[in-house]
Amino acid sequence: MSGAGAPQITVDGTGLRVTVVAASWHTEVMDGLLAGAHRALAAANVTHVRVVRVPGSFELPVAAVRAAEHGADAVVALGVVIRGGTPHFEYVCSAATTGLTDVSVRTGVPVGFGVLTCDDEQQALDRAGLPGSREDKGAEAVEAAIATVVAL
Ligand code: DLZ
Repeated sequence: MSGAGAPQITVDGTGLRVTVVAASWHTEVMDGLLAGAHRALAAANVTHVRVVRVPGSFELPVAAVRAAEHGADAVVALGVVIRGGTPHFEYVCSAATTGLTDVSVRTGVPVGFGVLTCDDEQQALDRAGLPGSREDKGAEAVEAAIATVVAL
């Protein structure tokens, strides 16, 4: 984990089934988030991995609930929303955060939140786990989801 006060988490997800639901907007950043998620899954010994691609972050909750209701032990949601000139940003961010929280609480299946909500593309690239990025939010979302499964 990264950021002020973030814990260092070591996770072992041996035997867990993890579904990664990933939006498709902002390809370069999404490629980084997905690569980081795969690195963290491998480091945690997770071999049962399914990746479901959806068009945008607005569609993440429906993919997450489907995965949670069909046997996933944990779900990891990845997306990138970048502020534009209209209020659309707020609506997409709100739908994704509220929807994913609702999926997690309602199903009891932990959902790792790897949705970047950024003012510009540079902020997203800085967090994408790419060479030169400061942070790796795809990996962090995996670690949080697996740590929560293990804690419960
Ligand atoms: C429409 C839209 C816009 C403007 N921006 C983004 C974005 O930055 N990131 C993202 O993941 N999705 C975006 N979308 C698409 C919506 O999430 C959704 O796919 C469409 O509104 C169709 O339901």
